[in-house]
Amino acid sequence: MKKLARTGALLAVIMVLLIVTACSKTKDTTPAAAPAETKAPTVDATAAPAADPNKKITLGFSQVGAESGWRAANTKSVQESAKEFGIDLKFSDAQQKQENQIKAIRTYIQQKVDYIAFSPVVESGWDTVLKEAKDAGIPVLLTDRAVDVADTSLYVTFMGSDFVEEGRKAGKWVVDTFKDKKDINIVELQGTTGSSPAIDRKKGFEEAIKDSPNLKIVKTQTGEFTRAKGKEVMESFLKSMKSEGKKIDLLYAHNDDMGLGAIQAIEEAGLVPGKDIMIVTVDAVKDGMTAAADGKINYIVECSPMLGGQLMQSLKDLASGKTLAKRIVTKEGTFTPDQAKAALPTRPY
Ligand code: GYE
Repeated sequence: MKKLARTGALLAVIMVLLIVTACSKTKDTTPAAAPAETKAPTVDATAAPAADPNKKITLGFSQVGAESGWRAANTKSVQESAKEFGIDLKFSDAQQKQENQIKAIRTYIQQKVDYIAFSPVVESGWDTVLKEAKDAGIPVLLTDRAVDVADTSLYVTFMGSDFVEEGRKAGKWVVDTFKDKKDINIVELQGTTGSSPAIDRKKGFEEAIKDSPNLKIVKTQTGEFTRAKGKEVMESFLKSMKSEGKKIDLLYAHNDDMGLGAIQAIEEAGLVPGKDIMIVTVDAVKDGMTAAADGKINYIVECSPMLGGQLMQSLKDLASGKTLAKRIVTKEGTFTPDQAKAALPTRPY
């Protein structure tokens, strides 16, 4: 027994000596017990930063702007969810300018935030700044809109709607609605030039109507996703179609706000929106749904702005070492005027 106790004591001394030597080799800032994968600063933007459940997460978020009702609801969702999840949010509004977003992202890199999330105003031109974030070891998450980059490891995930599918839904409704009618003139109000929803909503719509020779897009122009520009462009559509002696049968607007601006232009021209000119839009925000319930918009394809909760949960997941899906698609529906009327009272935005 004595011998056993002595061997035990000797082993204990050796263990203590080993631990002391190991500790003296590490700097004070690195806890000796930290698991290997959390020690070195990571340069892989897809990897989670050091997992510390007690550390408050800092998020730098660069918003597109305040161009629409959708954007206002999205900003609210991000800000409220950050509070709810106890995330320190640094928020900036880029006023629909890519250069402002690039500046904001660089500021967040300098401030050494834990994560950067943004809704890119346009698809292209992000390679350099995203590489800078990656080199700084800051994971980037895309919310709402996509980027077009050669190296997809520059972002962790892209969460948001399938805009091509939204365009298809709008197109299918138009095909069905006008299937027995000839020579249908369609005008299109596109979103911000170069943005993923504008590119994809156009693409999906064109794809859906391509086998219907009775449907023709006769005018198409950007209305920049705003009500004011939507009105202005619709006025010019109405004017030029009139001077060409043609009638507009349908307006396809890439968002509710442009549709609402166009409604004003249609009414001011003495026409009845929803009757003289049928209207299909995308978003389903409160004002759009109200216009649909009033019969001024005939069909709305839903696009949900409520991405905040999902974003904050994703940050928590990343911080605890989980891997996120590269693409997280939002589920959404469509609304006829009756469905809009029924949904309005309980609609949160
Ligand atoms: O449809 C529009 C907004 O990116 C999905 O941006 C978003 C679009 C939305 O301005 O209203």
